[in-house]
Amino acid sequence: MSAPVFCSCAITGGMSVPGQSAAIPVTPEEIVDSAAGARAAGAAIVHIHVREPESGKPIADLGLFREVLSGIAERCDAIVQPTSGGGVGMTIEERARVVTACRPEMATFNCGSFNFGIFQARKRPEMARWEVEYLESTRDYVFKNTFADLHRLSELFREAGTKPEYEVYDVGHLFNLAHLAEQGLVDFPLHVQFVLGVLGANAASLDQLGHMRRTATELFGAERFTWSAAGVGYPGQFHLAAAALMQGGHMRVGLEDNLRVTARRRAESNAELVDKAMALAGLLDREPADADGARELLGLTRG
Ligand code: KMH
Ligand code: ZN
Repeated sequence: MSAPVFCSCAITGGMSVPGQSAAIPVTPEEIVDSAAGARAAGAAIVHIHVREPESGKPIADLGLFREVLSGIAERCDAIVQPTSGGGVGMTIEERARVVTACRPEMATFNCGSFNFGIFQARKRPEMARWEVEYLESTRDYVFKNTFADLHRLSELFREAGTKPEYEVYDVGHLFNLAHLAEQGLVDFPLHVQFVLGVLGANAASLDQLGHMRRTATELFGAERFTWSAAGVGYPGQFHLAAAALMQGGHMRVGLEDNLRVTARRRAESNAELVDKAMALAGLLDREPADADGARELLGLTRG
């Protein structure tokens, strides 16, 4: 086996609605359970959003984050990575609160503003009215991450001692990140997540992954960043996982980004998606890292 690979699992998401799939965990108990299941299947990192337990609406509630983060820590040793991306309508202050208040060892850090369209998701008859409205509202939604936001977040992450996972959706976001580096606002080595396949940003194709990876290498130097690929949708999620496995990267799967295990079958759990990613790793001779192995690869010292 060659270089170790770690897998993140994005458990529930903030840009989807629970009516899209009964498998999407909603309550704190369901999110904790699903995260523990993903860890047991081999994920080293669990990426966390929280939802209003009654409705399933994405929310930036600190009490819910605390409950979920501590619940996962009691159940398993996964790196618990909350979002600072949040969901539609949340301010940057609301989104950043989990970092400041909970000081997680890692959290996501979104590297630029862009249109984030999920209005093409199928409207199912079982969806509540707010769910259809939530999806539709993204026809007119900009996921706002201005330079002022990026500068402020950089300071907050440093103060909290939280390692950012830099989410880049488009090639320009890498140049934004290079700007932060020039300003002395990032600590090397970086960890970059190439999130490809969002409507409004770059496509989940091998060419685009290659383009972004080459750009990151030119900007930062191959030895100064670790990277992972997250394909949004099916088959993008597994195509990008396979590409990352072949090229020495790490991978992210999970119901936040994709609801299918195969072209014919919808996923029943996050663990199922992680199982498939682990099987791909085995087939492509990459040795899966456990949570402490991932901490070592990421230079995390606070596990
Ligand atoms: N839902 C995504 C496509 C974040 O939470 O900070 C990206 C994401 C961002 O996971
Ligand atoms: Zn997320």
